[in-house]
Amino acid sequence: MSTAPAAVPIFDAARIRKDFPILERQVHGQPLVYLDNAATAQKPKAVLDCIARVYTEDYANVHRGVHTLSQRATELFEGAREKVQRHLNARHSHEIVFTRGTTEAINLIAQSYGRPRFKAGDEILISAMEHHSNIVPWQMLCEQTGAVLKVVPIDRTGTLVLDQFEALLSNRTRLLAVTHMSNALGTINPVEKLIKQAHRHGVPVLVDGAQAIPHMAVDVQALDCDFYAFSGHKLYGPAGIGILYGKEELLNKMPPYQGGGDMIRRVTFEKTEYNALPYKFEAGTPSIVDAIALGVAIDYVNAIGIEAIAEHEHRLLAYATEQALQIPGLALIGQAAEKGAILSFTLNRIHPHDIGTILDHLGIAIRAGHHCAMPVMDFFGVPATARASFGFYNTFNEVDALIAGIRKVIEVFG
Ligand code: 7TS
Repeated sequence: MSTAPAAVPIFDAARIRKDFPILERQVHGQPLVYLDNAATAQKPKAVLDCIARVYTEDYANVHRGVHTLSQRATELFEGAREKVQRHLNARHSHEIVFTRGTTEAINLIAQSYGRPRFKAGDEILISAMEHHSNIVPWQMLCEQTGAVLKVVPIDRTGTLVLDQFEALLSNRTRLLAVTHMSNALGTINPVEKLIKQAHRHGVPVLVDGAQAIPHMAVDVQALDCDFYAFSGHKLYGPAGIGILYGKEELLNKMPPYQGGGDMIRRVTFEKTEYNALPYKFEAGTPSIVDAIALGVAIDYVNAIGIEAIAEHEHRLLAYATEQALQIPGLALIGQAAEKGAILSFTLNRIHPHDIGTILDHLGIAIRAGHHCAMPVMDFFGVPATARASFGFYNTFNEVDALIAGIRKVIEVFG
């Protein structure tokens, strides 16, 4: 007797797209094909409605009022922190610090963790595939302290050279700051392994999760990273809100990053006593509604399921890669074995900005440029690349539109 097959969840991008009002709009008279998700993701109606609803019904400042609205806003804000805690599997909600984004989180670590500790000759280790926001804050810190920046190289596929990583870890290394996934190449780094190796040398690790967080499950306890940073806007939440996760023990030892309201327990002109975690790092009125809406974005993503998302995006990338490789003159930049849903490429003699402009006229949004990763461009000897980056609402038809668009670009410039 045959039995019914077990229910297999089918990824229904068409249904999901209905939740994103912007995906219904047209650009230059063509249906929008949004393939710039690595820069920022679009927002589902649940997030948009949350923003309007909180400002309409529950808005007040947090942590300071006895009145009903302030208590309500505080509950929602702290509830969002707990959602982030659960999403990252952090041990405590006070290990979750709200920031403006990944950039601010990394600067916070540089200035609050690094600046008081690092001395001349100490080494900060990063990789050759970092976004500028995981390079420049360390260079600023090096100027302030005399510490030295060391860079783990990549190979021609865009993969980290692990032997070199091992060789560069020394008794002078004070911190490893590395991206979980490269925004310019798509490479996914073996962060768990890197963290284990760094810890063997007593080196703490900051993971830049800006690109990884929309595409994969992140468990900070399993990774055992010391710090993890990401931005809400790439996770289908609002811009202007981001997260710094830090181990309680380390955050407790760090001085505040900024001074102001909310981060204090008691202020006199002689001395100020700082507030407990996480408030010590949240000076001033936070981006209240954006934090709450980030919680809603996390709920939305989890309702689809991060594994289902990863699988769908992996299939999109495999399909796009296969199609792209058949286009004469197209060179893929970034061909690591472990890759997230980013397709970075160049076309013979055609500038990426021209590719981007022609695609835009076809309604297709990609990014052309150095992607805030100029050292990656230098390494590959190109001024820029064209980059298509996928989110869970993208479809195979959109990949077809991209490929047809690229062929059109070649026709125009051919
Ligand atoms: N780290 C990585 C790996 C990133 O991709 C980005 C943004 C950042 C840090 C900074 O994030 P922010 O939210 O603080 O700006 N990446 C991109 C991009 O690829 N195109 O636009 C922004």
